[in-house]
Amino acid sequence: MAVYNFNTALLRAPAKSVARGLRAVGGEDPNFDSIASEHQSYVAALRTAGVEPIVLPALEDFPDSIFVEDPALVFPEGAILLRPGAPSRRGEADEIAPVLYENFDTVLSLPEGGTVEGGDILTTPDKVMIGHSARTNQAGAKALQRLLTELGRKSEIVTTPEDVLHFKSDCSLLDEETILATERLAQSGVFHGFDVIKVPSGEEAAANALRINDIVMVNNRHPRTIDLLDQRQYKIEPIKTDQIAIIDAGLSCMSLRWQSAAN
Ligand code: CIR
Repeated sequence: MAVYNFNTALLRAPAKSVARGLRAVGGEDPNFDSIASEHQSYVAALRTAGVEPIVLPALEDFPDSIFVEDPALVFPEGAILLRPGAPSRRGEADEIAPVLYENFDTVLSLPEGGTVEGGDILTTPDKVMIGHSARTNQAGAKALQRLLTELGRKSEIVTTPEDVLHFKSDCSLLDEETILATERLAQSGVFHGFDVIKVPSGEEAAANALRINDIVMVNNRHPRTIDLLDQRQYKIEPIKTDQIAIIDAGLSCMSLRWQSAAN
């Protein structure tokens, strides 16, 4: 099953409040105008990759709502509304629900109790990997497995490395059989059966790349990873993420992507 052929993406414009976005370590706030400019470049790169973007309006009450990957999952066969583990992000699922109902015949919802954030979910051709993390708990992961079964998808619960925000902070799918991952995640053995390309030490943030059609979007601050992927003949699009990185974000988190029959 091809898992990187997309023609549609859902995004949300950054709110001014994005400067107060959650982050693991303190430090200076990101600059709103620079985040807006990084977001615009990202939208342009999606278009170049062959995807039609739907950009939702900014939500001031939700500083992290630019990261639409976390409150929902989308598959050609249906969408799933999640329950973010970060309390300040819980309401983002209700905010994104209407556009999912407009675009998908089937929309399932994670029941009360568990929590799951989309950043912990890696879709591979034959299974959906669910990373147990500080944001995605066991109850949520198990409930999600039941919903994925309803959609006809196999799944597996795996472990996000300690002190790493999301499973996909440390990995991404490059093609049907190849994963880009950090050393610490690759070492855990979760990618048995895949060809794993490890990002060079010091470039861990590059592991959250984004394959869309024939393009691989990669964080532009990581030249050794870019070289490595270049040698493997991937078509690279370097993307600037300096400001969103301040609030612990990378490339996959700013969109939900799917193949729509309507486009
Ligand atoms: C958060 O901590 O929730 C946001 N500041 C960053 C979320 C990044 N999401 C993702 O990688 N899927």
